[in-house]
Amino acid sequence: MMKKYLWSFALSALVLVGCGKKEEPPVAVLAPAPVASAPAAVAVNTEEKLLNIYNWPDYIPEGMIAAFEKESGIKVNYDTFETNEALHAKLVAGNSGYDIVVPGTVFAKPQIEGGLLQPLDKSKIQNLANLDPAIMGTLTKADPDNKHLVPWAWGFTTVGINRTKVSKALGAMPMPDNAWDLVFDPKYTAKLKACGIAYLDSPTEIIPVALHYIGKDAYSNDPVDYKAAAAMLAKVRKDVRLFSSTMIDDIAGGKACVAIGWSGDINIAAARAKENRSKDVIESLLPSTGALIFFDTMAITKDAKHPNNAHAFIDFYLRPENAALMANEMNYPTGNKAAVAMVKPEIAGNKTIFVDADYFAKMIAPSSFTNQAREAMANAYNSFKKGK
Ligand code: SPD
Repeated sequence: MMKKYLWSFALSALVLVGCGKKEEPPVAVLAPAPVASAPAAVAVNTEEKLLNIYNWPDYIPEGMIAAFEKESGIKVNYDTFETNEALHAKLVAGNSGYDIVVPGTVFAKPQIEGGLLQPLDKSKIQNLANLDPAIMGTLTKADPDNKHLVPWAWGFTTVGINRTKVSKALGAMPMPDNAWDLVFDPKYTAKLKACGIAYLDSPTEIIPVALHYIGKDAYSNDPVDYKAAAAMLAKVRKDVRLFSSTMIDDIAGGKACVAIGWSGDINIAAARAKENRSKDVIESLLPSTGALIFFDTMAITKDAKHPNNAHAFIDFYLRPENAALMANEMNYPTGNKAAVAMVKPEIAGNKTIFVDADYFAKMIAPSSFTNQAREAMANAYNSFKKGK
């Protein structure tokens, strides 16, 4: 049981470091988690029985929406987006039609500042009590006072490999100590291009990991740093086969043998390959210099037409059994402390899902970018992608 709380200790430390405070003993984190799983008794909801949700692909257990619809009588339209940029553009354009969206905190911060998300009515979310105070603390970097966001899941951006194919492609060359070399060092990419190198297709996914690789702040707002990252990336551009928005299929289906991807998705690809009885072994790696943590969060849009239904769904998702189901099926850690005891041992014990405290200490916490920086980053990324 103690092991399950290790990442919680580490998160506490992350919050304290992020806030520039002195580390204190994580007493609050050790306190037994409150379990509040009963449906909330709420005031009469006169809204039309409809809810529009916009989330990332492969992020919700099968049957969860149907279970909510059956219990609440609310019909859910569930759409997906592939990048934070795509969601952000919809929110900025206005009238998205979505009630609940799931931005990463890197984008949620400017969305809150820009008035694109509304404060939650916490009296309608009894299950907020189940959330991990350490994770809620980390979210204050994007959402001071925790007014707008609750965690959907968290994870990290890292390198995923098909070990069988990578070993074959590298031949006598040993695996590097730092897994980022596999996707950024021409010595390795020249050998791996034959079996396929895939990058996530988004400026704010690739430029930060490239900055980290060249020893700069992954969340630098300085366009001069983006030029340095783009110069490094230019050297491997000819070796990158795919800019992918279907990473799970691309890795599991053999289009790529090495990828910059998200921890849970790489683990889903690994599980899928096993289900398909592939002999190839797919793995999510833990680069020696650290991977980039992300927090994806639920929020209600400013112009949501069904805010009561949105609160009802958030409360439903925050039941421990539902948050645990997400972790068990989607391979991402939950920010729901009451759910941790319900996470299957093989998931809780997988060090590439719930990393141990030592590795966690090496990971890079998310921050945010100014609007101008995002524009400069997009320009650097697009030139790199075009090979110019
Ligand atoms: N399959 C769900 C993946 C969710 C990934 N969100 C990642 C955001 C990282 N910046």
